[in-house]
Amino acid sequence: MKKQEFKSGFVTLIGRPNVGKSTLMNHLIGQKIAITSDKPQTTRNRIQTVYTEENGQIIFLDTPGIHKAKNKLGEYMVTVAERTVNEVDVVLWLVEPSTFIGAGDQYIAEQLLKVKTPVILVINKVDTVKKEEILKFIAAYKDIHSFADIVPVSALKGENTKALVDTIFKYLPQGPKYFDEDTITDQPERQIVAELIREKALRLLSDEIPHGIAVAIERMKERPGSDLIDIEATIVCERDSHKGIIIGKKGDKLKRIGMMARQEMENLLDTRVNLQIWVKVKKDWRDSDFLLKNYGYNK
Ligand code: GDP
Ligand code: K
Ligand code: MG
Repeated sequence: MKKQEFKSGFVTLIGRPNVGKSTLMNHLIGQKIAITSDKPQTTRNRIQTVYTEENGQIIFLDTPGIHKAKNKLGEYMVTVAERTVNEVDVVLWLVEPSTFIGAGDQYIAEQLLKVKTPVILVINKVDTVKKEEILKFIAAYKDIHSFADIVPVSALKGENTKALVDTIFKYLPQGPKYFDEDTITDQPERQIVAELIREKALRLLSDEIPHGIAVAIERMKERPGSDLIDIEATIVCERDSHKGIIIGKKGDKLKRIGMMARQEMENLLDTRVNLQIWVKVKKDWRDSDFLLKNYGYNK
């Protein structure tokens, strides 16, 4: 029997905020690397993850969404997303299961006209609709772009995601194993740990505040002779009033953020974690090149 050729390549996930890009990527690689929430602009950096099977490897790039920028952080996020589309072998464009195609998706369709990369349309969240409706959504999207393939999935429930992986491999070239099987991501542990804190802040705070925060890990150190890691983190926010809200009455909000983040850190690091979080005000950090760099948003 002839040995199957090894295929590999780079695949980016694009789509409007909240369509489920990060959720899908986490599901495909089987581990939570990218944080998710029901708020737009949760993902700020390009996050690379690796899926490896016997005959192939897919490197996924989860990017911030393509949207109109309001400040330097926003500009940075859009640049990252648009640049990536031209560099990859396959684009996964995620959309909501709907026949209504809004301005955001029209804008993405226009951008994709300039790109030669094959585009697979992924209709996500099909757990929220009746199966017989899916054909209508497919027909609506076929009108706005010529797709290499169209695959309906539920990232949350893991429905049809194996078929999506098979479809991706159809468009990947023969290629090397870029990373060994144990490699899952390019994100340093410190970065994932910081992101877990930002995720809990996104989930526990009301809309306006989370968009103005950054998280810095000041210290992360194993305590000698124990299965305990001490982590010291700072949440940076833009106003004194925000600081008060993040901390909460008698510190209860910050305590909950810390408790929830710590549980996930313990899963991730497979050890006990002693987590301490401070809150600091840095006005206008989102418009300072120096501070953006300082918090890990490097162009
Ligand atoms: P992103 O902004 O595109 O990265 O979206 P996220 O991955 O952060 O997900 C946005 C929200 O949609 C979160 O609350 C997810 O739990 C939810 N979500 C993602 N995929 C699905 C899905 O397949 N079905 C349902 N019902 N919800 C989903
Ligand atoms: K989101
Ligand atoms: Mg995301």
